[in-house]
Formats: sequence, C-alpha cells, structure tokens
Amino acid sequence: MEKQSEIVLFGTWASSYCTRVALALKLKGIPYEYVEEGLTNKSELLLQYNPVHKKVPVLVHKGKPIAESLVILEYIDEHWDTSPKLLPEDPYERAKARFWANFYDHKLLPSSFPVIKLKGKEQEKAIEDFSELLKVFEGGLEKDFPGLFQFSDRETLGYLDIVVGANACNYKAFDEAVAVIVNPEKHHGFVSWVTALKDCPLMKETLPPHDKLVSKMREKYFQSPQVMPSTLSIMLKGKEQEKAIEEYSELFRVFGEGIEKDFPQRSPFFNGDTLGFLDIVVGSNACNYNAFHEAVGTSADLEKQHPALFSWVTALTDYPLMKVTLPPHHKLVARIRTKFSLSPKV
Ligand SMILES: N[C@@H](CCC(=O)N[C@@H](CS)C(=O)NCC(=O)O)C(=O)O
Repeated sequence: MEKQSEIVLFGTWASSYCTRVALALKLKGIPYEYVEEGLTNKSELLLQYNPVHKKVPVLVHKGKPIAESLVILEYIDEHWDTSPKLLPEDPYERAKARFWANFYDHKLLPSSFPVIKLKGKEQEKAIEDFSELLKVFEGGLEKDFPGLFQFSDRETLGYLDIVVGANACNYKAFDEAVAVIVNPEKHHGFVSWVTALKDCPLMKETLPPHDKLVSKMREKYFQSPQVMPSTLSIMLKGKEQEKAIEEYSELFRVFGEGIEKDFPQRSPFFNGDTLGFLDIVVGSNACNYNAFHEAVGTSADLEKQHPALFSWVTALTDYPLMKVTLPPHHKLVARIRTKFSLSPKV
C-alpha cells in the first residue's frame, strides 16, 4: 500500500466532480492527502498540475498529475485493481456505463444551466427540457442496468452510483437555491435511487453539508458574473468574431502544447506509421478544418500560428485511410452552411 503523501487530491468542497474522486479513493481504502483549493485564487501547484483546464479535481500520484474526474476514476480503478471494482468487468457493460456517465456530464447536467439563467415562462420551459432528458436518462439506465435503482440491495457503490450520486444527491440544494427541477412523481426510479444513495454511510460522510451548499450555489449563480462558453461564438461577426477567434487560437495553443508535452515521441502518428487513438479522434474532425473556415468565411491563420499542430493535421489529411474516409470538402462546406444558416461568401 502506498504512503498517504504519495496520493494527493486537489479539490474544492462544493464540487461534485471532486466528491466522485474522494468517494472512489475511500471506497477502495486508498489513503490520500487532500488539498482544498480556492477557485478564485488557484494555487501555483494546481495551475502547474492542470495547465490545460485549470480545474479541480486533480489527483497527483507519485508526482504524476491526472485531471478530469471520469479519467481519474478510471485511473484509480485500473491502478488499484483490487476489489471493489468500480467499472463492470465485461467490456460491453463497461462501455454502457461510460456512455451514461458521458450523457450525464455532457447532456443532462448542462441542460440544468439554462434553469439558472432564465426566469418565469422561459425557466418553466427549461425545466421541462431538463425533465425530458432526465426521462431519457432514467429509461436508458433501467434498460441497460436493471436493478441499478435498487441501491439498498447492493453492498457497495459502483461507477454509476459514484458518477451520478456525487452530484445528484445534492439535487435538493439546487431545488432550494435555484428552482425545483426534479419532480419525484415524474422521476420515481431516479429519485428512489438517489435517496438510497444518500443514505449510504460513505456518501453521507463525503457529501457537502446541505445548507452550506445552498449558500454556495446562491453565491456562485447569482452574485458573481457568469461566463457562458459558446462553441459557436466563431459564428459572430466583426470585433466579436475576432475575439472569438483569438480565444479559439489560445485553445489550439494549449492543445498543441499539451500534445507535444505528453506525446513527444509520436512520429508522425501515435502508432508511428499507422493511426492511433488520438489520430483518429482528432483527425476525423480537425482534417475538416478548411471546410469550417470556408463555410464561416474566416481566414485560416491558425495554421501559421500553430505550425507544429497543423503539420500533424496535414499529415493526417494526407493519410490514405483518412482520405478515403473523410467527407468531400465541398459537400461538407454546403452542409455546415445549411446547418448554421450561413450564406456563401461572395
Ligand atoms: N469535466 C471536469 C469538470 C471539473 C470542474 O468543472 N471543476 C470546477 C469546480 S466544480 C472548477 O475547477 N472550476 C474552476 C474554473 O472553472 O476556473 C471534471 O469532470 O473533472
């Protein structure tokens, strides 16, 4: 067993992403040191360990940092390969668990954000939209993991209990601070699951106190300026578009530097002459970069600003398998224009 000081969790008490990691470590009986971060005044160490997102949680294991809660959970499960396992053993079951964790983080959770911003009828509509997605989530879990909602019948928390429970067990704090978004009559399965999870001793000792969380949410959502990131801000015009492109370029820089630092040995691809995981993930999208610029009408100066990153994208675009698989450039330009109601540049 490693020494406590070899495993350090940088977190902040109100973050359910950090609660996930604390739950996983405690469940597996892994001793760790905890460092509380102030998000308005992040420590140099946090910025050094997570220069890309500058967010918590970060788990530092023997000096090596791992960021992003879902990535950290998988790391913990793989490195401390002892019982209890978080993810199912079967690859298909594992894939389904990851699928719903992603749905939770990237669809369901973000659909609660408009509820914070909007008022009156618009807020009611946002709550309905959230509830629709929650129905999809509930239905999907019931189908893919029969018995999941009967947590009291099981002995220990699993991956989805942790991913969802760390956040959803706080839903009453959101109801109190913002608006009621979970109707127990409409979402019986989900609410009975979450209620049973909240009663689990490990959850009880790890979740933040309800009243403290309500105050924190009120302060965060209503007393400090909100920045709503928009991936489509590049569609803006004039000065606003210039600013969006600068931000976009900054993200390219962070991405390019991160890739250089983490994978200096790739040449030209991650598997030498053949494509690896990141070549496929990035290339399938980035190789269409010229189509995006042509459709939006922006100039593609990013290539000059990020030569190393773009020489990789160029090599990917020239790769025979990529060539036969990517959509045709002109067809894609037309599709992007239709999708975003853009007229051709004359
Ligand atoms: N996708 C990330 C989200 C982490 C996250 O959003 N952390 C917040 C705290 S809840 C944070 O550090 N925010 C600081 C900031 O945005 O500057 C994860 O799963 O770890």
